[in-house]
Amino acid sequence: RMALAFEKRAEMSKNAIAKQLFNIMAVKKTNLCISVDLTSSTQILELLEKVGNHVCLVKTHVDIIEDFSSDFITSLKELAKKYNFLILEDRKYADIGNTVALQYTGGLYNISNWADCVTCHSLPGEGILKALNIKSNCDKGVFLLAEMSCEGNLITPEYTNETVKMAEKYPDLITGFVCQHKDTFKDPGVIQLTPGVQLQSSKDDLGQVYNTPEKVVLENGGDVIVVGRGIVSAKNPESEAILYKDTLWKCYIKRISGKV
Ligand code: UP6
Repeated sequence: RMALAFEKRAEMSKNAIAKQLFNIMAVKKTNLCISVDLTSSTQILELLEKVGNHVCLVKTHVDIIEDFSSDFITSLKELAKKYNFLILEDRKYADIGNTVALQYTGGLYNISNWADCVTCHSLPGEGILKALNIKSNCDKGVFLLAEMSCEGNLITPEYTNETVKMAEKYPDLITGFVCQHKDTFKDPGVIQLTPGVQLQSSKDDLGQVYNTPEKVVLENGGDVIVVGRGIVSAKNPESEAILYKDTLWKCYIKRISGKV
């Protein structure tokens, strides 16, 4: 998996969103995912106008937006088309299947209507994947949390292994894993989404732990790398996004060239 190019891995993906994401990365030459953790929809849209060209994936936390509206979703989808990125709603579902089905397909946010993919915890067991595995007009995917970036989290190696095993039963649904290590899973058609990356600092005040782009891509096997405050809180988010994009892409090229 580590040494294979994204184009090749796209051919091995069983999930349609994973295929699309691998291909977008190859075409745009970026494996940067921006986490737009802002509370105003105007701020989010303005930021995406600046960085949309430099990312393959935009990760939202829709429930932190104070002025959420269907117009916001319309604009977000337009930007996704204009700049060719996919949308990941980082909802981290963690309930029984029935509740998750309602959360995914209804409520104020109606996430299944607009998100290409979502995140979910494996904690409740397979029912959660059954709930997210609904038939839809368009392609959908799930990133399953196998590990977390924050210190003191309660995930054990056994939990991680069982999570990967659970995902193997739903190859059409699983886009990838949110995880931190290259050995967490083997399938080259599946994407490793790794958060906890920043150039400026090594942690925050609430338990987040940051690694460098070099460490996550070259040592830890990250494919798509999530950067939030590293870009969002920068003085110039656009130039910072370009810096992260270029640094991460260089690491990926080094990785597939086998010089690691
Ligand atoms: N995130 C993590 N760690 C995980 C899973 N998800 O940080 O294990 C998410 C957070 C946040 C983003 O919910 O939206 O990734 C990281 O943001 P940051 O770069 O500003 O720390």
